[in-house]
Amino acid sequence: MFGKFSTVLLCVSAALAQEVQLDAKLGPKQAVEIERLNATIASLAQIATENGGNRAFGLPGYNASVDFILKSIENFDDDHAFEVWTQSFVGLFNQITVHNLSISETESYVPQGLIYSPSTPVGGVTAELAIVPGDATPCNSEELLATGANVTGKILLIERGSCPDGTTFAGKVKTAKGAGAISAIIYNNQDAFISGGTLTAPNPDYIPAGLLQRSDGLSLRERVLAGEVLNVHYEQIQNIENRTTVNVFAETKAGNKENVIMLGAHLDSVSAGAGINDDGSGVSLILELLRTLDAKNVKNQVRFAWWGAEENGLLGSKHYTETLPAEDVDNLLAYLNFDMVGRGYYGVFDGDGSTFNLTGPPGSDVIEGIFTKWFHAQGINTTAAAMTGGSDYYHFMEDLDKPIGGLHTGTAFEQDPCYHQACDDFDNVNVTQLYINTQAAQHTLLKLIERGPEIIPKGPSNLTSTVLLGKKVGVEWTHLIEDRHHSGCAVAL
Ligand SMILES: *[C@@H]1O[C@H](CO)[C@@H](O)[C@H](O)[C@H]1NC(C)=O
Ligand SMILES: *[C@@H]1O[C@H](CO)[C@@H](O)[C@H](O)[C@H]1NC(C)=O
Ligand SMILES: *[C@@H]1O[C@H](CO)[C@@H](O)[C@H](O)[C@H]1NC(C)=O
Ligand SMILES: *[C@@H]1O[C@H](CO)[C@@H](O)[C@H](O)[C@H]1NC(C)=O
Ligand SMILES: *[C@@H]1O[C@H](CO)[C@@H](O)[C@H](O)[C@H]1NC(C)=O
Ligand SMILES: *[C@@H]1O[C@H](CO)[C@@H](O)[C@H](O)[C@H]1NC(C)=O
Ligand SMILES: *[C@@H]1O[C@H](CO)[C@@H](O)[C@H](O)[C@H]1NC(C)=O
Ligand SMILES: *[C@@H]1O[C@H](CO)[C@@H](O)[C@H](O)[C@H]1NC(C)=O
Ligand SMILES: CC(=O)N[C@H]1CO[C@H](CO)[C@@H](O)[C@@H]1O
Ligand SMILES: [Zn+2]
Repeated sequence: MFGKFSTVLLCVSAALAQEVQLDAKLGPKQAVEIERLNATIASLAQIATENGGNRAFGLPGYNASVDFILKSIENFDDDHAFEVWTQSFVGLFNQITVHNLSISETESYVPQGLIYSPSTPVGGVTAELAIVPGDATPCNSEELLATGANVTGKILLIERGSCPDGTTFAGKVKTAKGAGAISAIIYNNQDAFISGGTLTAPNPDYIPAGLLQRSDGLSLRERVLAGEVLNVHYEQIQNIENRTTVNVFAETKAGNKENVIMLGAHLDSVSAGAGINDDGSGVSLILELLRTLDAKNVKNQVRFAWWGAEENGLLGSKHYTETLPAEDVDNLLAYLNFDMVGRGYYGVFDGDGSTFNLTGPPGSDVIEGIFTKWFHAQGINTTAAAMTGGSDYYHFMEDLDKPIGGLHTGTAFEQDPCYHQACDDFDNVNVTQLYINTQAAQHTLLKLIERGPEIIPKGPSNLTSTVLLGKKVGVEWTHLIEDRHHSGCAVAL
């Protein structure tokens, strides 16, 4: 069916075999323009530059991004075909203002932050550096103390690693506190650069904690093993407070309201950088779909979402799905997500689970097939993207059990060496790839608008009877979210 590309069709669904060709009359109002995509990511990069280098939740660069999206929609929607609104919600904001680790005036390190770590006293603490003896990898204080270590009153240097509670950082911080340490310095368990991590939520069982790269952690550990006494000065001031932010929505006034097709991209960045691939690329992709849509003549309703506070734990999409009235849930046909679509491989969500065995709700396979077929027809090979739950589609699939799909070009170094870093700027996006992905998304959107209700099973959404997908496939989604979102490493598969 896919001719010369038949060798790479691992992820095409059986359901697609019965599909007919996209109807030729189904043109968009306008064609996708590469200059528009380029201009949007340039504007977002400029917004970051003017607002302290980022567009993160709780900071002025986010609000400026919201204003930019609202203004852009207003400019494009000259025939008032869209209803536009914002939805505000409160999320837990965090910002590390001071983070220093030094051993002497000449020897200092740049620790990376752990979101929701408590602060040290202002001015910091000074204490001896303790290590975990031998090759123990304790996940509770009993295991640590059983090694004979006495870390009371000390700063514990401990390796990152999986703990039974599903975390790779929090379990280690609790272990250190339980054994009497006053701070924990976790070093990475992989050589890959680590740009940060999260402790998921504030917890009285934590002590002030930060991260070191593996090489730094190992060399300090060697020195302690060799008998050197290292008196470490550690200071971390982290501001944790509730702040109000918004999601932005635009939906067509036209179209069948019982078959709503939703598309989303997160509008916030990490605080470390401008977030132009992550996710200025997705932001510009859906904005261009809005601009080019023949919104007055859509057969089924289309709703665009620019999510807030994604990088802090999918907060905007979580708030939306949690508060969406049951009737609106029922009317939702499918959700498409575009988070990182500007450089890397041509990743299509593995809706049918054929590659990763993390199958999406029924219909996700059909969406995957539409995307994949389009790419293959252009002579472009696709890579299956695992639905590990690390972006805004998670609550649509887990809580609402809706068919999902979308594109994702990858977070590993080979795909995006600037992932979650300051260099994720304008130059970090391959505009040609963004252009191709936007065309793929336009094709899929038009197909769903025209034929979605026929080709996607629309099960009744009864929130009380929804079987959680996480339970269905036996995956610990929370753990995967931590790894994808905050570790700065490749997705843990
Ligand atoms: C994108 O914009 C930059 C400058 O803002 C320009 O140098 C480049 O040629 C543009 N690329 C495309 C494909 O329009
Ligand atoms: C950003 O917008 C939010 C929500 O509208 C508002 O509460 C907050 O004060 C704004 N922040 C800034 C820095 O303007
Ligand atoms: C650990 O060391 C501290 C002081 O360094 C000492 O007061 C305490 O008794 C020691 N604990 C054990 C269990 O040896
Ligand atoms: C944030 O708000 C939640 C819910 O109202 C509350 O439980 C929590 O204590 C607040 N956190 C902070 C740091 O103020
Ligand atoms: C696609 O993948 C096939 C099989 O791995 C390979 O032979 C072919 O060169 C690839 N095509 C492109 C355009 O990368
Ligand atoms: C950008 O993407 C295009 C289309 O996939 C590709 O041909 C080109 O090699 C990419 N450029 C870079 C610098 O990777
Ligand atoms: C939802 O499912 C539950 C359990 O199957 C049932 O008791 C309830 O009536 C259903 N609610 C609606 C609105 O269909
Ligand atoms: C796929 O996952 C299901 C559910 O976890 C499991 O029962 C099944 O054995 C897995 N299949 C493969 C091929 O791993
Ligand atoms: C003395 C010292 O190294 N101070 C640094 C502490 O950390 C903040 C931000 O993390 C830096 O700005 C200071 O220079
Ligand atoms: Zn993202």
